[in-house]
Amino acid sequence: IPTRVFPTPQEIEVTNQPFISADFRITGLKSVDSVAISFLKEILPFGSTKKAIPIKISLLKDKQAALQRSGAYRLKITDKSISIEIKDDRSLFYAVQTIKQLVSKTNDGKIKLYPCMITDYPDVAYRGTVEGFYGTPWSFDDRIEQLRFYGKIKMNTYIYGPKDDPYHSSPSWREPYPAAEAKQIEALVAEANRNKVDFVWAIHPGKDIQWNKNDSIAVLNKFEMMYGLGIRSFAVFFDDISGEGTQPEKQAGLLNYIHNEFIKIKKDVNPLIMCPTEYNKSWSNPKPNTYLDILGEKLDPSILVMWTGDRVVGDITLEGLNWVNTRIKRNAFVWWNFPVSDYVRDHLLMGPSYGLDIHAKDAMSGFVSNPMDKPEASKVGIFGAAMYAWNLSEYDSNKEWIAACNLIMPEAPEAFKVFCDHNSDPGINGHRYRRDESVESKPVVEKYLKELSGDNFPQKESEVLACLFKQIAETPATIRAKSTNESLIKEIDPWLIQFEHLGLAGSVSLKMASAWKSKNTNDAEKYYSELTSLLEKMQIIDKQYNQNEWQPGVKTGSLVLKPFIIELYRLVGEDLKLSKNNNLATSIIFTNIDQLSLVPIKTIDNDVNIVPLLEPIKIKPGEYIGILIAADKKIAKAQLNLPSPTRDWQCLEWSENGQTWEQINGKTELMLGNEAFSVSPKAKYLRLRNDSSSEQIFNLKNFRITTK
Ligand code: LOG
Repeated sequence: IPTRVFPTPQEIEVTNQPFISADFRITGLKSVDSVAISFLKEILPFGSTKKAIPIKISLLKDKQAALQRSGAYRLKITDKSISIEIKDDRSLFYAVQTIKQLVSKTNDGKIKLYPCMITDYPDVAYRGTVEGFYGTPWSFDDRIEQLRFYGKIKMNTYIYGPKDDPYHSSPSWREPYPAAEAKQIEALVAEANRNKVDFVWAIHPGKDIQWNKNDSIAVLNKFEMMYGLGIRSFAVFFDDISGEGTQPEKQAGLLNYIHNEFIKIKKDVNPLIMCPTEYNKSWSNPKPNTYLDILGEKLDPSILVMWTGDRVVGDITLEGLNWVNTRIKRNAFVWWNFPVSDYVRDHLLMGPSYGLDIHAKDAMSGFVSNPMDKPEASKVGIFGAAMYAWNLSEYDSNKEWIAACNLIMPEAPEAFKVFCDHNSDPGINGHRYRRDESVESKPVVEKYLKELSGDNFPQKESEVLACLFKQIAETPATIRAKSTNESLIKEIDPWLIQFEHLGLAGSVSLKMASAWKSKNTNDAEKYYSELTSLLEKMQIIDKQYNQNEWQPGVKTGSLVLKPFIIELYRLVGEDLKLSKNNNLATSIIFTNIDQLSLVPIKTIDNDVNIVPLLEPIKIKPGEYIGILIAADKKIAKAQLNLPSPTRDWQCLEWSENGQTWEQINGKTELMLGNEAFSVSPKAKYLRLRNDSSSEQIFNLKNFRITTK
């Protein structure tokens, strides 16, 4: 195939004998989408000479079910004519995207085309993204660009649901958008329509909804206002809430009410989408006739139900989908939490979109990716998701990752690949979600370290790694010089800065290790101190850039390359007795709540805190959450903010040894605001325990200790 058509078509035959023409004209159906036609006119020169190649547009006559899907098309190109058979406007738009990919230009500006025969349709009906993350929502311009991108990669769905838009969620979901924002939404809907993307507007009312007529009407009114702005697709999200709002019967009641009183009546509106409260297997009550079964039973069969998989963030498997589909009595609409980074804000997730079952096409009704707050950088992950959802059995995550890098940074694809390759893993996190990183370098690093501890210096590996670190150090400058995508560079800027230092530190660490191994102590010491300053510089960058209140800082190469450099630093430093009095003792989380066991602790100087979590946490009787401070520290003060519907379960206590516990005051109301309070100077542990006999729920906003 001379040029790649993406997403991979279901059936494609291309000859390798191109023809050349300078003139095309349209025949056939007259009432087709004018946007697609004007796109076509941008690609092909239109004239009316006798030699003009006719482009005939007609309706698909096939009875085959797959070709009845929105977006299905058949494209036949010969040197005499082009035929486009379509199901709907979206089909024509997609056929035009395909033609665009097939066209190349001759030196004298004529069109070169390869005769071909393509029969194409999507495996999954709804494909796209859900802007569903916590943190700063995308900007207007970002969204416009995203919608155009989705058109190019044949995605048809954009679900609008940024957690931090107050008009999407509490407190203002009942209110209309202010005029300026309303206007922007209108413009976004228009852009979505041009790109054949359904703009789905989602509401997130569950934090404070009252199950009464007033609030049912409030939702309906809001939808009516959004309809007025051009919205024709709607969703209701009940994720990450607690209390009243979580009742399945009430949720189903509201959704059916919206379905009957709004969706059905409007006629030109798409089926309603909902995100359940138990939106992944690990958070679902496994007992029969509970939450998911009740939704399955009660919800109108046309309502689509979202699902993130076996966990909040994880792989999508056929087995996992079958599990939920049986319960919700319909095919789940997958909400894939990748490449979202709102739970690991100091990392970028730039790696391949893998962990997607290629046999699951008949088990899902939709597939959307939840991206990072960085729209341009997210395109790498989104591209993979689009390729997957169009044609599952042909999906190859690695191949599409390379294609994504080429498409997103055509001016410097190699440099961009290097950057993405070493900025993939989210690091340790509460969701226990990890990604491959530095895949090809990992075995080299391992072999190097193994041989370094033996008699022979690993010369070959040393050279390979020296090359790699040199390349890494140069990558940021290449990207900055060549890429014209300013928004992308701005998004990843802190990581580019850190990446350059990673490369420099890596180069020096190899020189250090090599001098040390050949007993050239002078040089080894010189490089050791050079490396010390580079590592300090990296620490400063980590404290200077991307300072948010969740996971501040800038981490790069954190799975393979950074640990490798640190290992060499430690090895040589210890052997030459150069290591500064490195205090490795750290504070750790002290908890028996399964969901929290891997949640990291952040220590900055004397400030020790549990990294906050976005979603509510369930705490069973006897379970606790706390901190055990580093051996050489003392607790000076503590500060907690763990909002919960009730307080009477909370027992705040400290301990010196983790065995015997002293209760603090017995009155937790005083402690659980944002005010700091003092703790016995003997305390090493501080924890909050569920002292009641039933499961409770709270939010981990702030659990912080100041040490001395
Ligand atoms: C939220 C989502 C968030 C994501 C990743 C769903 C359905 N809801 O834990 O807003 O971006 O996880 O942190 C979620 O995934 N809660």
